[in-house]
Amino acid sequence: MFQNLSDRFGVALRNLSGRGRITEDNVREAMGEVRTALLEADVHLDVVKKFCDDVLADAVGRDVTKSLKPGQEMIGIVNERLVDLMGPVDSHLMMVDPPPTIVMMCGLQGSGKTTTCGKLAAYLKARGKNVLVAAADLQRPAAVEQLRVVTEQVAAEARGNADVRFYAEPEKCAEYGQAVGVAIGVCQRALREARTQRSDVLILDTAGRLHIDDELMGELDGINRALKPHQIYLVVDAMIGQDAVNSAKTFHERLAIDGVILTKFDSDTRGGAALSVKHVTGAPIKFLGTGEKHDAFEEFHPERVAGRILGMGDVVSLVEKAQQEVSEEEAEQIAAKMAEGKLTLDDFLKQLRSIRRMGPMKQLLGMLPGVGSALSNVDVDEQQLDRLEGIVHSMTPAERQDVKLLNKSRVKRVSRGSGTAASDVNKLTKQFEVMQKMTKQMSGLGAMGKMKAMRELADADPAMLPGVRGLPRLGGRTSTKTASVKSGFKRRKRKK
Ligand SMILES: Nc1nc2c(ncn2[C@@H]2O[C@H](COP(=O)(O)OP(=O)(O)OP(=O)(O)O)[C@@H](O)[C@H]2O)c(=O)[nH]1
Ligand SMILES: [Mg+2]
Repeated sequence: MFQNLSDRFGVALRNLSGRGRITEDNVREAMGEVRTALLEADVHLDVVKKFCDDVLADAVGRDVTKSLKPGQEMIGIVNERLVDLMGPVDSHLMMVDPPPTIVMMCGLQGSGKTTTCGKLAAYLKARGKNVLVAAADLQRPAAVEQLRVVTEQVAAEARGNADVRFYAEPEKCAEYGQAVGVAIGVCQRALREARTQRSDVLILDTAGRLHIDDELMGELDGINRALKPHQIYLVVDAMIGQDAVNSAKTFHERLAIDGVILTKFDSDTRGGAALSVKHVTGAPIKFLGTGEKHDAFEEFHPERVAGRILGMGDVVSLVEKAQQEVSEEEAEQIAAKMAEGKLTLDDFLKQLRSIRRMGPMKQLLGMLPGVGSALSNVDVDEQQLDRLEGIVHSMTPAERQDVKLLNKSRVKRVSRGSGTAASDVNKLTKQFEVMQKMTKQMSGLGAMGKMKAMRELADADPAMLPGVRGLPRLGGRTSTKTASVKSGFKRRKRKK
């Protein structure tokens, strides 16, 4: 994502950083490269022009702050301008009283409307809102069925205790295209149902077309007039770039959309849509879709996306993502087990999975500041992680609870089952036993102490962080408390 843009910006701005002061000439030179980079990223021409003019005007008149180098000052200016270009954004979904708050989802065919309805429902469920999702796309019975599956999945799997329900009239698909206003009728009855059920939010999944046509616009307009949705979101495929932005403009002119949801942000989008859509349509990007699953959904924060483009890392996203994945409860249970030295391989597997769910390791590490460019030296061995999972999977539940059960013949069985060598299995169980002891000793320390102890352990024995080598040091000196834990650990080990 943004890789090319990011690289090109890096080169343009780094070149500047070697110079003594910002002059009009060297800013112009750097902006020439930035301009090319933006055009290559499929950013709308008007946006490129305005962006470069603004940066230039801002930079040339400015004295370089004493403590900064010209290149740093420029990165600051470009960052501010990128944020301005995409923001401001308020992703907060205002709830109306009396409920339900009506949200209408619209967009071109295949942009991700149906998937996004599920994601938004999951997002709201996690925030305690009861949701009714209604199928207003009657073009094909399969579309209704797809939404039903998505909704049921969210109801069963997404976080939170609130209700997520589904409303549809599949038999009306047969009438679609023959009579006017069939979809409007379905939406009106869905609204009645939402009131009866006391849903907080009603989400309408509408029909899409390959190209905007009058019939579709008329239908969406009709739903808009009849139900007066509180929020109309346009779902836009980030991969499509400028074309998507142009169609967004038409949708906005007809429906006065409240915001854009950019989907497929996980794919290799060049960035054009993200950078142009606000300027061209006047409607802000509210959310990002970052995958096919219902939890691959984020609030849009312009400063974070600007940070990613400039390669400055994105710690906030990283932390949020991590918090979302490892539920508080799970973390507490594991902490309690650690304190008693009762950590099992099952817990280990759970942790491994939650780390991996956060995304490929490299992508994750790349979000840390300063790590992005150093990543070429980091050797993340996903295969090694696969092997570890394979080994644990080949153990019986009893063995996972107590690795001591693993005698020679059991080790042989596990190694055969996981397609690894017996020495791999032994290595894992040894490492695990060390970890078990260590976590017990560390349980008295605060979070920082734990981190430092981990770091020390990884330094002392690189094999303790299997699958990750050459991780850049994130700084910080060892506290005496941690050092004593470590030496205490060694002492005890020697006594054995
Ligand atoms: N990678 C990725 N795929 C997505 C994302 N959002 C949607 N998709 C995929 O895009 C395809 C189309 O998604 P739908 O939700 O069916 O799109 P739609 O707008 O409802 O399509 P129509 O109802 O046919 O107009 C599906 O294969 C989705 O899994 C996303 O954020 N990332
Ligand atoms: Mg759909």
